[in-house]
Amino acid sequence: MKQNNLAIFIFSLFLFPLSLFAEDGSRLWLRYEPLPSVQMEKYKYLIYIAKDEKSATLDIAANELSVAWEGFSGKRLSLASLQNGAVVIGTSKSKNIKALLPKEELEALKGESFLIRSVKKGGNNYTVIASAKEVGTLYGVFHFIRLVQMDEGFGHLDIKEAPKYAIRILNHWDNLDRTVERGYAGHSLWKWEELPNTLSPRYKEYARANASIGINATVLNNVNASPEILTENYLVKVKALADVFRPYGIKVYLAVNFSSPKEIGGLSDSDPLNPEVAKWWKNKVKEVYSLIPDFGGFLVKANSEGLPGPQDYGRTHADGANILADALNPYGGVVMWRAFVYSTGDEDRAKQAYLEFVPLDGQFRDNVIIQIKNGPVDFQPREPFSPLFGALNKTPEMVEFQITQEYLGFSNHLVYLAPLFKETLDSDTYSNGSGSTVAKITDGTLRPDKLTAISAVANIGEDANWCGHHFAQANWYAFGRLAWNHQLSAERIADEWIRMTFSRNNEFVDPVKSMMLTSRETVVDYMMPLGIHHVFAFGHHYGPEPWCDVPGARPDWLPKYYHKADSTGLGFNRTSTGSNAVSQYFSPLNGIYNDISRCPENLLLWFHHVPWDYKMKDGKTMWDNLCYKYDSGVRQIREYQKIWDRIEPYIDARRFGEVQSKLKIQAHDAVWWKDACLLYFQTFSKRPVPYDIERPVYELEDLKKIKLDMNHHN
Ligand code: GCW
Repeated sequence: MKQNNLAIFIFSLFLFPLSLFAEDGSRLWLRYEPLPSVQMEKYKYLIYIAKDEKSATLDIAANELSVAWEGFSGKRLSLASLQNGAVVIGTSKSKNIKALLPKEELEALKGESFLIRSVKKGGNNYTVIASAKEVGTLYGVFHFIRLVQMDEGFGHLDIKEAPKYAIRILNHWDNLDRTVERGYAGHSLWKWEELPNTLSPRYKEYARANASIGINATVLNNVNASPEILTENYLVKVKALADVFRPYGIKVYLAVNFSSPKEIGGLSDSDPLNPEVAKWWKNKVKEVYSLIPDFGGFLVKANSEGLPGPQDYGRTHADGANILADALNPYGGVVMWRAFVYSTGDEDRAKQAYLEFVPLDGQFRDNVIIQIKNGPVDFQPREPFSPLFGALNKTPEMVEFQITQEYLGFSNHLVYLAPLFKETLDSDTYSNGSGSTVAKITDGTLRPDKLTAISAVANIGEDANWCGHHFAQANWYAFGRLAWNHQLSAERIADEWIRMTFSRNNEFVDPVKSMMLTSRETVVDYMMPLGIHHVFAFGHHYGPEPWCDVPGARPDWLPKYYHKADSTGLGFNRTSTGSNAVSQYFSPLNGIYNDISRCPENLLLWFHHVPWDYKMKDGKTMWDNLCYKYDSGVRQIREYQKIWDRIEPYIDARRFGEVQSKLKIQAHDAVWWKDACLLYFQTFSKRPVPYDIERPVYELEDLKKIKLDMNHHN
């Protein structure tokens, strides 16, 4: 072996395991791979970081910039005083910043909003990143790093960004035993047994990733909350996490069990009107704030799916929320009270949250916000928006999305959720006339002077790649970006994410982006097209079971409750001749949904029981449409497999292989869904599956025997 060959050989021995390690997905969108030197040439005016304030958050910002630069160019940026070539970071109090930006502009900067500007002064070039708050500057730095990777605007930057929502919060459904309800990425990140003394390095990484997309709050524990979380034993652990998250601008919230006063406080009940109970909450909250002075507040699931709540004592949700709100109020804490309630009564489940909460409008304290799932049932692949949005005038409302894919193939299916999130946010409720979108109701545009927040159930766990599927990271990313600015397009967000997470090569970016952008509609097609919903396997919700019957189960946990297939047709009649759920929507939507000829076809079977031979807009029958939709879902997945195989040259072998394997599962599952639903519904429709689509490959009876071993309740 020649000497230099030997050197290369030895060198590659070091490199090989390194690159394998590096591409396990753990670096998320924060990989900071080398940028082409022609591009880096543009940044020759960027040599130093100037920072003249003492602050843990600004230290993080400076370090992030320097680490990013090292990745992009091989050179770290050094800290220096104000001089030519400096990125100047700081708050509006910084002397450096004051020297470079007009006073009025600095005074106008509010909260977490930031400004990024290329400034030329005295022949010197500066890049200024400033905010009123340190965390705003950190967001500005992350934004700048993103712009560099998108190759946008350097040298003439003039950007002002402000978040649309004040609270941008993740909800972890993490239990204290480290299982995660509806989690598909391993155990909980929070290692309760070793807290507070041992701090996993991942806590910081988690905070950093959230800060990079503007997420500023987190609920650590499951809404099916154990009262234990409020014991002193756990609160010191929570404090340890809060201390790690604080410099990244992340506030900690807890989900609390409404029976805590009784369960851990030794009181005889948890009646919100019992003065002892009020006192208990006041003292508990005081204890929490003595440990965590910037504690965010409580999230509460009450009188829902068997959890305790104020109704156990004949009180209302407002009574329940207010008792907590009063305890939190002196410290600026917030109550997020969930509207996800439905009882076993006769009323259509889709109507119940509205019926429960509309009469209470005006009765909640100012620091209560009602947290509403995007749709009226439960995180289905497609639902109309919940009619509760816009129906409360005096009470702030926030959306709860689900990033974890409980009803979307767990971490096996590639589904990019930004189009789903945007579909809800852009939906016009007509509550205050046309243009009253869910976004405008919740972001303060149409409800000024009210709390604003947006939440999503996290998909994060202990897995090396955080989310179970490499592409599920995009949904965490997309939630953060939309919480910051819901006007961003799903395409823009996908573009950023792909370039930072995988490759900037357009041969990769374009096909992968098109796959992501269509993936949500694809999953709707092979699972539940035309407004069908909840035809999932009982309990775990993975895979189809439209036939499912569990003796003694709640009717509204069974698919038949929702699809109502019979010899005449398919779908839930929610019109004025049925459950009249349409009446909960404002005009003209109520009329549109009520009228089969005007109801959007993608929600047809949500609102109507439709005859099998009903003629759809394309002239084909409803039954044929259903068949073509399922078939199209399957064909799309096949396309994704081809797209993915073609991009192999552009990315690392490990992530390529892992995604390829998951697509195989998805392709298999899509066929399973198609056959299960079509063969089952065919027993009612008695019509042939159109002859130009792929024939079923399974026997219905065999599919009915599939029982997956996944332990979950409903
Ligand atoms: O439908 C359900 C989920 C439950 C979840 C509940 C909720 C946390 O299947 O797992 O419980 O929604 O949102 O409260």
